[in-house]
Amino acid sequence: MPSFTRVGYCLRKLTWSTRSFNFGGQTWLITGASTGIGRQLALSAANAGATVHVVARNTEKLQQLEAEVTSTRGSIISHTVDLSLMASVGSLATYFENNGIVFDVLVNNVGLMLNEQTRTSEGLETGFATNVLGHYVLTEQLISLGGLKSGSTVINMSSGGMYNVALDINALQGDHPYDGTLTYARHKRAQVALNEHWRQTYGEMINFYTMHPGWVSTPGVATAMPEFHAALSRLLRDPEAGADTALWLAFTKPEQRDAQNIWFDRAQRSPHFFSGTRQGDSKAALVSYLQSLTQRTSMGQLIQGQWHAEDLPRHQADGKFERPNSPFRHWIGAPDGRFPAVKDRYHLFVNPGCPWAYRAILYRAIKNLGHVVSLSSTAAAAGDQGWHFDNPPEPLLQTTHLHEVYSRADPAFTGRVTVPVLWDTHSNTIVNNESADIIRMFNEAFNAIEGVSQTDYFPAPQRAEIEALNQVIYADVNNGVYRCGFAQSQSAYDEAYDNLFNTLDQLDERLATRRYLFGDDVTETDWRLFSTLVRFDLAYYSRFKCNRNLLSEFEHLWPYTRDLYQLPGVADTVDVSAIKGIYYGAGKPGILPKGPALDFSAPHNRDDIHV
Ligand SMILES: N[C@@H](CCC(=O)N[C@@H](CS)C(=O)NCC(=O)O)C(=O)O
Repeated sequence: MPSFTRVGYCLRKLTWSTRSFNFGGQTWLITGASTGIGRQLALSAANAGATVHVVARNTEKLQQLEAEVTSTRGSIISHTVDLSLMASVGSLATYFENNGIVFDVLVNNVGLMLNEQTRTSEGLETGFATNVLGHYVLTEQLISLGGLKSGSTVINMSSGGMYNVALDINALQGDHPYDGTLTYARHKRAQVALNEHWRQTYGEMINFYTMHPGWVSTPGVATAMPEFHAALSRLLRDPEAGADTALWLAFTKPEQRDAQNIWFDRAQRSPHFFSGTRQGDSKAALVSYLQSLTQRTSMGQLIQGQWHAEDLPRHQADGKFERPNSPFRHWIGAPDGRFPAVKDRYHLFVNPGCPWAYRAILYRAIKNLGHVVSLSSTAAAAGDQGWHFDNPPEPLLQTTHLHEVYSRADPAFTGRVTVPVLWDTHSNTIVNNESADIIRMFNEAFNAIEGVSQTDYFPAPQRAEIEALNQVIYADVNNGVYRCGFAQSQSAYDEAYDNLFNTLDQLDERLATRRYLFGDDVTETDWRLFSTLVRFDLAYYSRFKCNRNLLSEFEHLWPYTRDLYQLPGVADTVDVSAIKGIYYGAGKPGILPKGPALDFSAPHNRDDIHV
């Protein structure tokens, strides 16, 4: 592509009529302005009369830049900000709002190409956070806070490298192994898609352009691509040539034929050379992915044994909520003898509001394991450091927060801090933190101990059927309510809602002729379903928008829920205020709903249903 080199620039330049720009009275914002094209743009705009706010990490370089402005009409004002951190980007936008600074031109210029995959303290790949998400957040925040004037211009600095790649949302944070150049090209493709989205969304008010500068010699390219830089050095453009189209766009605000076009050397062009790059993900999916990353859905997590308040993203590109797998999966009573099935050795950490932890609480009650496994509960609602204990220290391990239990088990633990946790007091570690496993263990592991109930909720002949129905109920009901509540796109919510109620309708019908899901005997599947049903009207109906109808409006599911509730030991495990507390109590001001009035003890009249 010789036209990307300085040869192309020099030839095209001969035909251009506009040679000087005037930005007198304008206010600009340029990201990544300490070196390369951003630096050149800032100087050119300031020398042409603009007040230019520049943002970068290096204070010293920014101050040097301030001093280099030669015109008295314009100036440069620097802000030292790490644009890879969304918290900092958010504060920057608020700073401008608080100081009444509104912009005529925003140049989303910073482009970080890295040789290694690194993550920010917010858990995002650093290049992606800087190049894509940071610009997304900055632009959206400025728009929503009124920081971009009507008729203003936003220029997204892409790169010719994006011609080689399609939009691939799942690879935006890098693949394994990490390829820095490829990942950077993907970020630049994402900028093009984002620009098209913005043009279509805000095009009436703001002029959005994306451009690429050709092959320019900048410190960034020299460091990240030394071979490319050395091989082409005499052909690379200087930063002035790289900045030219941006200045020209801001000055002339040209019409654009097609929302997807990209500008290069003062002309608009297609963003595709190769047909394959048209096959990528949609820009709507990109936007929904970026949105999902900016909305916290849960609390923080441990990284290398240290608590981080920032949440790790856990949505798919299409806005669907994904529940991560549990990391500790040891088994009590397994043949290796590591965790023998004995009394007074194991302890459960739970939150009685949580439907997963609740399964363990429930099994401890119905299997009569109270004298075998001890238990302590976290406070209902999570705080700044996740789950914590009400009257610390918690007696068993003398901890205040549940994350200390995890780092006690593994000082370098990285991951979410979830309940339930089954703790081994002998080896001081976590046996298992997956409720599905814990209830299977409780079902049989301790049966030889005196006083333990022998009822088998996972009978061998029915295991395959139980597993199959469990899967449906998990996807559509247990986790389905969360999929409704945590969906990050309308379509993800709609799908989750439809699946939830379709499955509940089918279960309701099934329970018309069977007392329990598999007939006359209660199985594991009933208990797993019960854990969600008992929370339905108290929380999911309203909090998670699962509101086609209340559970108490189902003809069979509601009496069935009461039937299970009234079985020995169960009622004591259902803690209504803990359920309300976990779903409503976390945010400020933590007001719990008074209703609804539900009578789980009302007669269920299901004794006569037999198969
Ligand atoms: N797979 C786990 C999921 C447990 C889970 O997600 N628990 C929630 C509370 S209801 C939790 O602790 N969430 C904290 C977090 O995700 O950071 C299980 O079923 O045991």
